[in-house]
Amino acid sequence: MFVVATAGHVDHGKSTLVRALTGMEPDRWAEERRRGMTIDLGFAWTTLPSGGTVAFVDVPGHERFVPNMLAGVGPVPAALIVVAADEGWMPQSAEHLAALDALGVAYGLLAVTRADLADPGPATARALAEIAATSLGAVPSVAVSGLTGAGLPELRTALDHLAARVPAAVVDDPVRLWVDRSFTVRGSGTVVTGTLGGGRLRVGDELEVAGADEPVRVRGLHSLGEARPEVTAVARVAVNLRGTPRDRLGRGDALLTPGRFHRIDLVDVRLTGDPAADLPATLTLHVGSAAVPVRVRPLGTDTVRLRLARPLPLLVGDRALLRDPGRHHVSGGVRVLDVAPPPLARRGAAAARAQVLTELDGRPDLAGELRRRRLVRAGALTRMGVPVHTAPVAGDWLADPVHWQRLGEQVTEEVARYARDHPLEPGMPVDALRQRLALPERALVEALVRPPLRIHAGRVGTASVDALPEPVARAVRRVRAEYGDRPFRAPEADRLVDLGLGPREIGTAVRAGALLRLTDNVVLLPDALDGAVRVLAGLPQPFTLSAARQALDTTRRVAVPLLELLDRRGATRRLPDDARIVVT
Ligand SMILES: Nc1nc2c(ncn2[C@@H]2O[C@H](COP(=O)(O)OP(=O)(O)OP(=O)(O)O)[C@@H](O)[C@H]2O)c(=O)[nH]1
Ligand SMILES: [Mg+2]
Repeated sequence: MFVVATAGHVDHGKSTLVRALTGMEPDRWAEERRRGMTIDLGFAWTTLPSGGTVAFVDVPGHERFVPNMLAGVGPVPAALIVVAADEGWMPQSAEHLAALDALGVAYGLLAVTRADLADPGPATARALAEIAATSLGAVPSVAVSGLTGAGLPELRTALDHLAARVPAAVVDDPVRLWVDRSFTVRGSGTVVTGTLGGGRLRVGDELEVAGADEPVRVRGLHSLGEARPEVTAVARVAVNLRGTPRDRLGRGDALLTPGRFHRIDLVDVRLTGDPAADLPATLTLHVGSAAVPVRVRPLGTDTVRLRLARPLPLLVGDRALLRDPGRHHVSGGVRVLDVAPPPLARRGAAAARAQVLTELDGRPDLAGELRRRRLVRAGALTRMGVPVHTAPVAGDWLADPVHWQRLGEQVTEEVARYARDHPLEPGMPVDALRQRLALPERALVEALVRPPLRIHAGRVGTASVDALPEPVARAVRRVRAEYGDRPFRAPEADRLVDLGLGPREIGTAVRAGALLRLTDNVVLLPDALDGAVRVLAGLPQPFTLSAARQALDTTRRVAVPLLELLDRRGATRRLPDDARIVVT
């Protein structure tokens, strides 16, 4: 479905045009019909020549009802701008266009109405020039008369062409349905309506309501006046909610896919368009169908921090606009840069922040977020609107690679320092290390501990023989004593038996990092690998098995599996003629 919002000055013929195109009455209220004026949003739809459906959100043109207009256009990606041939460009023509520009609406069409009353030429030329200077750019125009029906076939064709240009919605996106209307249907309960811009809704879905703790459940869905089991974006949709009192939901609320949005009351944004230098300290932020008072704190030349009077489900990249309700003035567009900005406590923090914001453009940027946040949960990023496509370092924690490496180095330093300060303790308690590194979770410490460090009994230390069961520890100490000065000699099978090192004991020692197992009954001390590489690197390259065996002062029984292990670890490489080289 193609959804388009009208825009234009009061009485220029928006509703008449929608009525003529759809045969439906967009002015729903008796008062609107009595006064001949749209007050609130109207909804109507029809089939286009291509067979596709267009749904209109018809907005009021009167200056008093601009907030209603903004609630209608907020979630809609395309606009039908209406200018009367006999009146031409007027104040709300300009204010509505400024709103569309601030929201970054890029798809539009100009209809010059009341063409039976005056030559549409001058109004068309002026309007096209005004529109060309905005996010809409060059748009097609059609002269029409809602009275005689002249130009309507051309307008339908133009709507079809526009519909074909609007990018398709992402159906896998989370749902954020901005409510533009809520009412009660006898026997069914609360119904809310909105423009579904992305994602999919199904009967039975559980959804969150921004600002409420309890989830709501979808009891029924309607689109284009018909009940449906499922509605996919883009669509006008009416959602019947189970067991939800009507006063819980109204315009400006949003129905959300659970767990996919934060409630944001502090955002750093870029002002788009031509921001006034002296922005008032309080303004109204319009986003989706919501309008919320905000306090404005200037940061850089075109960046500000907004404190919202009520939290909203915002994402990085969202477009919104700031309006001064007192002065009837769209103060500018807003692009959300950061929905979880750091506090500005220190002196100079605002200037530093402004500098950071110059590098942001509102496009979600995973690498940049990681660089700035260093360590962050994947879910937190997703809820900011930043897609996550890298693996976590532990649990659902993501880390900036440089920061993570630095943390790894700090682990080594801290553990060494602790060992110096506490020579009698078998390693540094994991939690003490966690606190030293200011890490939020133990799992992160565990992921940072690499050989030769290891965690044993809640402490981080180098593999310690003392931590082994006493008989195994005694055996390992004897191996050290006997083989320490000829590290590539392995105890023969019968010697292992003498030492009390059966398969179980060897397994225990290997797991603790106190022995290195080459084959079932060939074991070395754990530092033998590094030592072997050093010796082999001193040989003329490439070297043969026999040269290696002699240099290591060992037997084939050890040399063959030792070299194979080094091959597997990538420390040596075996050449086609069975000679090897040390990989540097
Ligand atoms: N002659 C003529 N009259 C028109 C045409 N379109 C609208 N009108 C008249 O202009 C008046 C205003 O039309 P509406 O359609 O209510 O205008 P609107 O833009 O919806 O006004 P708001 O919703 O209040 O902003 C009505 O009296 C219409 O009958 C047209 O093409 N030709
Ligand atoms: Mg109207």
